[in-house]
Amino acid sequence: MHSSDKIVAFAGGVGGAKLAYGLYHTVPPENLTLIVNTGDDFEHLGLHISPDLDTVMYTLADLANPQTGWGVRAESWGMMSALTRYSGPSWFNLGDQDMATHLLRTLGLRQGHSLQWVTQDLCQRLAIRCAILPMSNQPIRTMVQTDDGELAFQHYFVEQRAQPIVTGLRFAGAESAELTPEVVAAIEQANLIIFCPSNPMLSIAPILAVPKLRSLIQASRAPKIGVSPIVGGQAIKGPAAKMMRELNLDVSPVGVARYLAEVVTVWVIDEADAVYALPLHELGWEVLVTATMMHQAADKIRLANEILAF
Ligand code: FO1
Repeated sequence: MHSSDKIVAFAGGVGGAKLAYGLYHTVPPENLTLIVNTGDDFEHLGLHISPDLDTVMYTLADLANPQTGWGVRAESWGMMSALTRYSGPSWFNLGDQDMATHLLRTLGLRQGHSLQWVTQDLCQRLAIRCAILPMSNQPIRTMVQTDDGELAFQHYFVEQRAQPIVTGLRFAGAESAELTPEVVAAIEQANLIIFCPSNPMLSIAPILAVPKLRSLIQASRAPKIGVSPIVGGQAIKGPAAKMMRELNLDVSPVGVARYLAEVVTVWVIDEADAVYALPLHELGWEVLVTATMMHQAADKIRLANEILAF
């Protein structure tokens, strides 16, 4: 890695944001571009909510709630308690500080600005110095097909607590969505492409559903390094392992590698999964075995450094 190298990292929810934080504190921010999933976005109480963009933005701004990973730290819930007084919808918790983000994003979109412009504006106001890009300005909505029928992502993930059995996924709107020019430029200029340890089905697959993105990544000569979100047969956080079982994918780094086979050429797996290094090699992937669990800031920065050194 040279200090002038341009890095693109694909990130989704909490796990992805942790490595994004590590990269942000490792390389010059002008050399780092984060491309973030918007498949979790939805309209709620008249507001446009972009959970993964907010999780990455809050994480880099040191505002993220350390317990939940989403929303803002030291949050207050006055708006929610007032909403409950009216028996309004309370299944999706919106903190008082978090509300400012949703209000300004919704206002910006209503004024005709793109999601990319609004995101960049919010990030600049939080003094974030690297680029955080939505994968597209057009809506793509992850729809989760379950044994109870098709659910919009937040209804599956939050309202139903990811309990329904998943039989398939659909990324509604993908076919008419376009890559933003910023995303295209970042990938074309990248010397290194990283897939952060996010849920492959819910955070990475929606990004890859944007037409032309897969071929753009495949055309790049940059190394494409994935960090396994499955460690020791478990997801670090969230329903990834449960979903992989339900979708008959092997709940292991090999299962993840097969799911992302078209775009990842190198896998970073945890020491707990060292036994998978040989099978991954035999299937054609280069492998780095290291400690991938990120509990403290130091872990995030160390992992970022090891990936860059590799
Ligand atoms: N996740 C929950 O499990 N419960 C919530 O009430 C909740 C509220 C919420 C508000 C804003 C936001 O940006 C994220 C929020 N999340 C909540 C997480 C959200 O479901 C994300 O989509 C997940 O982090 C997966 O990426």
